[in-house]
Amino acid sequence: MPIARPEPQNARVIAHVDMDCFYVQVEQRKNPELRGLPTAVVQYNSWKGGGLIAVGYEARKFGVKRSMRGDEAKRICPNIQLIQVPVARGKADLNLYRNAGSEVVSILATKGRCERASIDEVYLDLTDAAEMMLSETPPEVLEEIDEEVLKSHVLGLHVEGNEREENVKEWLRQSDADHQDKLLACGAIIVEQLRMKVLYETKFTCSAGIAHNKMLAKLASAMHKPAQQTVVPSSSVKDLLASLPVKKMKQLGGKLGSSLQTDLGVNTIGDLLQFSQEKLQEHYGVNTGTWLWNISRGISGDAVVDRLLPKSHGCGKTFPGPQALKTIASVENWVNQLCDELSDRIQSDLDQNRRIAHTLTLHARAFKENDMEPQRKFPSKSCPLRYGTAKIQEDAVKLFDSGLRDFLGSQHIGWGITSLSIAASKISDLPQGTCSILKFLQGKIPSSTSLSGAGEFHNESLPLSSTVMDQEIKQKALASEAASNDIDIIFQAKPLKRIGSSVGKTKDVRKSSILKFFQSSNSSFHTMNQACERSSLDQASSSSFPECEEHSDLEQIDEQVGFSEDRIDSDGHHNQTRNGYTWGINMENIDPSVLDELPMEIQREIREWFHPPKRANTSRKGSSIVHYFSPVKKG
Ligand code: TTP
Repeated sequence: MPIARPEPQNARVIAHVDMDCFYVQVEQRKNPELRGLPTAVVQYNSWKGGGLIAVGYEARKFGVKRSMRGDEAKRICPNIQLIQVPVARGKADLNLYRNAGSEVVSILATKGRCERASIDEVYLDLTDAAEMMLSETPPEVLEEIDEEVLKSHVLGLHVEGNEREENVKEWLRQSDADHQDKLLACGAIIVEQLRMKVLYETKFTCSAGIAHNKMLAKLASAMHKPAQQTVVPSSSVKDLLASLPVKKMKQLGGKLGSSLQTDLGVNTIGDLLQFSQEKLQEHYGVNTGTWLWNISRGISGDAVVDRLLPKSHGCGKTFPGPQALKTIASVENWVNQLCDELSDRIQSDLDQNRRIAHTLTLHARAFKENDMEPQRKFPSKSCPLRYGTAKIQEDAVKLFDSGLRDFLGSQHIGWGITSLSIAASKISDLPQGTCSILKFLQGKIPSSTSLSGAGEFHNESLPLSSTVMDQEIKQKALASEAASNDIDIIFQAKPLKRIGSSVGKTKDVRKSSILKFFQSSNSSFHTMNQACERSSLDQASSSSFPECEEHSDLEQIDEQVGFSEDRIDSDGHHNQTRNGYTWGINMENIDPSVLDELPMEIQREIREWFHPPKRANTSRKGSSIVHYFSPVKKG
């Protein structure tokens, strides 16, 4: 249910940036011969030419739509280039597109708080940047305003033909405008600069909406595409919402929107204005009622949260009609393939971003033959996530079994699965340094208890006994401890405390070696492991059967719906790991010769905590988008 948040008192400048026909652009960059040609990306399923999932703007001119299949698209646009989405493990592999989206995000995040809202869209809070521009170089003092900014659409601004750009220039430069409009004008200039930078550095075009809140910015970004931007001054909000169909508003596409239409006869957002707040609260509860009252007036206080990485990883596959899975063996086969992909993705998230997922969830859609209770849904099930493909597969199959048992109840009837998906969620940061230092520490411990590195969870299990728990759970416990607590806490056993407490005693430290120290600290490390064993046993319950949590509803796990709330600063570093303070040591106090005895990777990490690397400034000069692309000539 939507949550009503009043807007902050000071005006904000929020942008919503949405890539144009994103998958098509990614394919066109990969194969420039496709540029300028009508192109669409089709799903992995060749039935009737495959379902279209992204349609290029050249193809849209012929009437090609996303709802079509390849065969139909070919009929209305014989020259259309149909590109199949990359395939891995018998299903679509979206990594190419995810990575391309990340390239864009890293550029957009340079100007303000950035929230990655889906694979190809981002919210930016540009308030500070706009305020700074307004105080230092307001638009009215600029000698030149870039051609692309002048192509902005300013809602409510009367523009016609050739006067268009002149009128926009005047609006941008108006010195008697109120502070809010002046901020939006600065926002428009900043967003155009960012869009040009995205274009030059990634070769992708995007469109944007610039407004005082997220809701209005999102509505605006879709109004003029491709490669354009739309500004929403406060004075135009009423007109914008007056004719906006309720179903077009985010969060009103489903049951709530339908109820507004059927129960209250509300067809546009503007229609909501006739209802008092009390009346809306009476119908939909205090929170939703207030939210509806707010949005009909263009009020939305949702903040842009710092979120550059996905909140969860999910992968799924549908099995429509006759493809429904009807045997346990066929379900297991697909569960295994999905787990294989999920395992790769969480592992690379761990390796690249030092993030660890804690919860595994399986969702399915199912039917029963001659169903007596058609309303009963296949329940989603969760358990603590254990790293390693085989473990994930094992647990996911058990989640499925458990879900199927609940779904069928006491009925012994045929069933079918029409969709399966698994997700890794509750992702948290692993403090910098944990992986390799743990790996290093573990390498120094006699082989009978040697563990795979926290950054390298292997599939093979050591023999389980009542005292030796599953090694991967142990690793996860270490890592999850690391993620949820200060690094001090992970290393609360002797080793690092001793480093920390002895660094002041310079002479002692100089004589000793950290390498030796670690080698002789096995007993402390065991203590630490035991503590972690206990905590992870509490958490993971048992390695033989996952403890299931049931979800009442089928949650959407697609990456498009949620991205994590990582705190990453503008240099791309996790803040919590920046300072040496967490370790209780000061770089100046560390004897370099001691540091030099550590393996290179650890030296590098320790140095980075104290002296994080700076990013190079890669901005380039912009010019018009229109002239940027021309189809690549063959031959
Ligand atoms: P969208 O942003 O919805 O659309 P788009 O970028 O293709 O086109 P537009 O210029 O109109 O914004 O989706 C982003 C990508 O997500 C899209 O290129 C393909 C993928 N996608 C799917 O795979 N399935 C879907 O149902 C939708 C809507 C998108």
